[in-house]
Amino acid sequence: MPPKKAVKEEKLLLGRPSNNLKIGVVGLPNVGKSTFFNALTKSSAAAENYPFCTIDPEESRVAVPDERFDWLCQHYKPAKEIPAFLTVIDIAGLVKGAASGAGLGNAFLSHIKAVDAIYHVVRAFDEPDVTHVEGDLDPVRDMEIIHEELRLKDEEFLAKNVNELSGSVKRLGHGGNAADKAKKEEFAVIEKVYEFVKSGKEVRHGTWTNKEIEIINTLHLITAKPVIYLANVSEKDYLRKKNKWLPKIKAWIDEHSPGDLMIAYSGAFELNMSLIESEEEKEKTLKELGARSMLPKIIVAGYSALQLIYYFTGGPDEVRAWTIRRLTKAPQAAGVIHSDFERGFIMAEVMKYNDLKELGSESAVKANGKYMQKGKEYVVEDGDIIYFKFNVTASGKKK
Ligand SMILES: Nc1nc2c(ncn2[C@@H]2O[C@H](COP(=O)(O)OP(=O)(O)O)[C@@H](O)[C@H]2O)c(=O)[nH]1
Ligand SMILES: [Mg+2]
Repeated sequence: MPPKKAVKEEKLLLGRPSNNLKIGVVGLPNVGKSTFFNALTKSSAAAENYPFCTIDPEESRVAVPDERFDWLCQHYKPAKEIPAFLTVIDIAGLVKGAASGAGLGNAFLSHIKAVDAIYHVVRAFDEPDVTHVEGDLDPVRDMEIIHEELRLKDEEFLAKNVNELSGSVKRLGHGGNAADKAKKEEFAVIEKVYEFVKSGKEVRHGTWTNKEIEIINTLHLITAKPVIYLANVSEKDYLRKKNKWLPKIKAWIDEHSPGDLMIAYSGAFELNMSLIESEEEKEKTLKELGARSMLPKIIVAGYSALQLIYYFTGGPDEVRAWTIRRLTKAPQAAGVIHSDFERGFIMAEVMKYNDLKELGSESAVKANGKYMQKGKEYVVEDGDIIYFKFNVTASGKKK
């Protein structure tokens, strides 16, 4: 047999292959989850303009702030402006022992299984009036508790899977047909992931092959979901930019969750700011305090943790951000607008935001040879401004 050509394999992403992904707010009771969620919901300008934004009391869609979107709206002055949205869910009920049914137990766990990434809120504010479930303030201990509860839940789930599959795989014996082989392969991967989680690690920190990722993605494991740590400090600490716990929280993340992001913010401060109705007044207050809101940064970080990006369509009718997952090719990206666009895809005409901004108009972009025509293998990039050409023939319309 001739040697196989080395093909550079594209790395698959962990998680659901969807552009409709959600992030959940997780943490012990009384750490400030709902305060954060409410500040987020209230402060999102879009919440008032888009009635569908508040889906239910625990679920909300917030606009993703983006200078490029704002510029495009100024440029096109469209009748309608639709930014990208991040769907956030306030998940209550995680306490020590949740994996074995304490607190809301299984209800909590089914909620967390349904989200695709996690904002892990850590309490770093001292407030005698607000009881701490574990007695005293200790963010590192709290992170250990949550990390362990979530890991245990995955461990338990994987143990059950290994148990159920081992009997049927043993019965298959050696050899077997393609389906049997696939079953054995799947079992081997699940066993490997089980051992990994049992050793105290989280699935997202493993190095997995594409084959393994395909199987892992069918399991919806909690520790496979990306996490952003949100350290909730008091308003006073936030304004003086000092909090004794932050270095300890950071050190814990670097040791146990290397690469994960930590953002310090103050729930009390954000909620107060979100309650100021007039934008002018808000600006003035922030200026006086010499502070700014961390919510935009937190929203953008959440969005990219979900591996989501967006491209734009622009014109006098509408400027709109269309959400896709990273590594999406042009026809599938077009399919987000309408399935006909994908089915009858001819090409994507692409402008880069910087080119449009620098050159000032679509015709100048064209005149400078920067207006690109891309085919079906084109991987859409964040911030592309796209016009899709498509053609749905009569025969194509039949199923
Ligand atoms: N001092 C102070 N109190 C806060 C802060 N964030 C939340 N709280 C208070 O802590 C209590 C619990 O907050 P909540 O958001 O309901 O916590 P949850 O149980 O995690 O949803 C409430 O009384 C909040 O007002 C903060 O940054 N500083
Ligand atoms: Mg709450």
